[in-house]
Amino acid sequence: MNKIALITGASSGIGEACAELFANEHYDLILTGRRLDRLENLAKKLNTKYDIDVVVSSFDIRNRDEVLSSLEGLPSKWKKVDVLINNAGLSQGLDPIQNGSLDDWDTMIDTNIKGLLYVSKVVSNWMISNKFGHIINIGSIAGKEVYQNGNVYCATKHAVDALNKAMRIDLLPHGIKVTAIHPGAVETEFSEVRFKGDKERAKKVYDGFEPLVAVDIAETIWFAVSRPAHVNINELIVMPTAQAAASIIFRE
Ligand code: NDP
Ligand code: 8X3
Repeated sequence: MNKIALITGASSGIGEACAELFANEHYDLILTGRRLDRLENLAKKLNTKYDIDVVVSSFDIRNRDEVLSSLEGLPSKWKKVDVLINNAGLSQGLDPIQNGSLDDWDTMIDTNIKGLLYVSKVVSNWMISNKFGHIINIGSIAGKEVYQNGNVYCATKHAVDALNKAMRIDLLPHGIKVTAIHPGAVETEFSEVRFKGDKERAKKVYDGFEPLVAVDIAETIWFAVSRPAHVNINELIVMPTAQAAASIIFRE
């Protein structure tokens, strides 16, 4: 029987790259996100290419009832999750605190912190019953440093950093591994979402240097997941070579 990975935010970027990499490693997959068409296309592609089982569970991670009913409604076979990748997340806006949009703040806090918690509560209980599991939390360099105008996004990723440590302590007696991966700049839809569809502004974020790509992070996650049973990677910070710190990038 194949192992099972549940990936949140699998419709794009890092989550999509994880889906392909774990499929290649013969995992069956639970793919989640809001954009059902993308998830279904990805599921079809991975099922055909890698001969694995894929189930799509589409929900808005901010909606507590949707998260609980979608996950608890999965057939029992799918509750034997070996790896949970808490990846769904986003940044909205880049403004000084005094000008920040309350809606943007709510969106980031509800998605990056509360959504991650809703999924983690359900799946960690499955893992406790199963007596195995590995939770990967996707943090950010923004959870390790604070940069100008990053205020609330940085706060949400600092919360992920704290929750990663807290989960490891609480789940320790159950033998569940907990790992955070903290990326620097990765070229995905992230900046387009941050700048609300302004493609020109988003593109400028990656001008003049070579950013990470989603598969770099998927490979790092796989490294953590593929360690022997007695080894846990607590956290890794993964940066583009041209990025020394959140706001220090060497551009040609
Ligand atoms: P993308 O924008 O490409 O992917 C974000 C994913 O999150 C999408 O699949 C999206 O799915 C999902 N998502 C967002 N909001 C919701 C929601 N309300 N409900 C369900 N799913 C949601 O960005 P990345 O791949 O770059 O981001 C993945 C993670 O990596 C995020 O947590 C981000 O903060 C983190 N990160 C990214 C970095 C970067 O530079 N790109 C650097 C450091 C960390 P859908 O829209 O279909 O719902
Ligand atoms: C995404 C990286 O530097 O834009 O988490 O915050 S950054």
